[in-house]
Amino acid sequence: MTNNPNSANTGYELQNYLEDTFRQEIKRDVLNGLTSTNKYIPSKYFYDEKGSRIFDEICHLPEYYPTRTELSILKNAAEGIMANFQGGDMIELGSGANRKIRMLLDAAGPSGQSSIRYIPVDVSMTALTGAVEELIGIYPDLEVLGIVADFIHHINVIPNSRPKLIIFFGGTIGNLNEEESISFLRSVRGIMHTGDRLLFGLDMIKPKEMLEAAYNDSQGTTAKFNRNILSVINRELNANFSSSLFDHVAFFNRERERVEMHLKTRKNMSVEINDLDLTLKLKEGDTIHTEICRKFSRESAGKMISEAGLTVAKWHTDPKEWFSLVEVGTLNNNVPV
Ligand code: SAH
Ligand code: AVI
Repeated sequence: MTNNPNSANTGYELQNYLEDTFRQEIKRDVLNGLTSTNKYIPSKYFYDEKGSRIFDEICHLPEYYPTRTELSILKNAAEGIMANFQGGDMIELGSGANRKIRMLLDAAGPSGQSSIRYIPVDVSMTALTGAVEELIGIYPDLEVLGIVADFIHHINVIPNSRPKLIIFFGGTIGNLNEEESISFLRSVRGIMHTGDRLLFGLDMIKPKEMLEAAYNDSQGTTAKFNRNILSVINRELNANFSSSLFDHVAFFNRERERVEMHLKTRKNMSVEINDLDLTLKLKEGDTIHTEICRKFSRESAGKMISEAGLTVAKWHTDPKEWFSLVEVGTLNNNVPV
């Protein structure tokens, strides 16, 4: 882990848990993914500087309803959420542009803000530092500790001595499969004490047309986001994917209640991934699975929450139930995780 030595100059402290391990991890993940029968690349590799910027563009697209809907829920729920939090650490996992957090900070007001330490956690160093710098421009007195880390592997590096409100906006939990999401929630539960809350966003099941439009936008921004993952591999692993030879494919898999994103080859090709000593032979029509975006019902979400040893304290939603923000607490601190 590296710690920024000059927090007095930057106005915030920054810890980086990925600096030493990123290369090893991306090599292992991409080798596993691209040599398996059903090829995949883990979706956390979307988010280099460019990918984070494109994701931000996605959030403003007319077809991409989750951001707008979550913000509308938050507008009504923020005061109530913050009334239950009497100060301590607000930890935001996968914080990205950390715009949504402002609604909670505003609801806390200046006196509440003075008793809060905001801890954004993200794999993307550039997204995290850029967003924090913007945030401290708005809240100059807010104490901020930025953590560059993987929320799957590094939950235990999160400070654990103060009361906590853990926040996971965007429906990012839907980018984890069933098993991963339960094990992730259990690990979050492992750092929660009685009274601590986890607030997280869930995208709900809705008509196929609306889901598919959100991931096949008319401006091609999601396609650009999807293809960018190949540029990340090219740069990080000295590879030569031609991203223009891949089609963006996104569809709702009703049986598995998830949108799937894939990259599909337009012709036969051979790709060199030099840092892995790997030559990848792909045929026209082959696909690489890049993301799952699970969609929930109250029932499937409730099952996931209880299997993780957590209990719903409050369910916030919009009038059409397109999206949900769920406040959960620990069932019983003695339940083994
Ligand atoms: N919370 C924001 C951003 C969602 S995009 C919103 O609601 O708009 C998902 C964010 O999670 C990105 O910023 C990405 O860099 C981060 N992320 C993805 N996988 C991650 C992981 N395993 N560990 C930490 N951050 C991750
Ligand atoms: C970050 N996550 C919740 C987004 C989603 O909708 O699953 C990522 C995304 N992928 C394509 N568009 C948006």
